[in-house]
Amino acid sequence: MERTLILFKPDAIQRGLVGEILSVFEKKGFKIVGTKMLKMTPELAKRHYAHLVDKPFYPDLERFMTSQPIIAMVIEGVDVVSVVRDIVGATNARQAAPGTIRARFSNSVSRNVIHASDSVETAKKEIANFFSEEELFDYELVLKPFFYAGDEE
Ligand code: DAT
Ligand code: MG
Repeated sequence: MERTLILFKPDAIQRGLVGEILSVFEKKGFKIVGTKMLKMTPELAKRHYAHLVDKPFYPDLERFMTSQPIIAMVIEGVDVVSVVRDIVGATNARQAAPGTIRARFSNSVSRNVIHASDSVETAKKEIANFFSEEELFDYELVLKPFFYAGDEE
């Protein structure tokens, strides 16, 4: 089972989209293993977006992401990292495939409502940036046999 990090960005919270977006992942069969509301600090933003700190848009990205609390969540499931990226859609919501979360709820490159880790490797690092081991929970989803056949896990 894989885990991935999701962040509900300030626009998702302001616009009341958290429930509807989370519902997509819940209904898909992904298990919530940790969640918290937090205010991203500039330090955490620089660590989380280390690959972007030199970009011209970084100051706005940091300002936006630290402007108010966000909701961080770790979800778990078979191939969750790539499946969630596909469901979230392209960074530029105007080019995101129809039906993706960004296509449905955003029309922007930067106010794109949600973050999702882009690889299994990145997910491990990103999860560790936001959650301690004690904040992640290892429990059984009792409906799992209705989401997966035994040989898919
Ligand atoms: P993603 O969020 O799809 O993983 P990313 O990791 O390349 O995309 O960038 C992280 C965030 O930075 C992205 O969600 C919004 C912002 N960003 C990326 N490219 C941008 C651009 N060209 N202009 C403005 N903001 C951008
Ligand atoms: Mg990214």
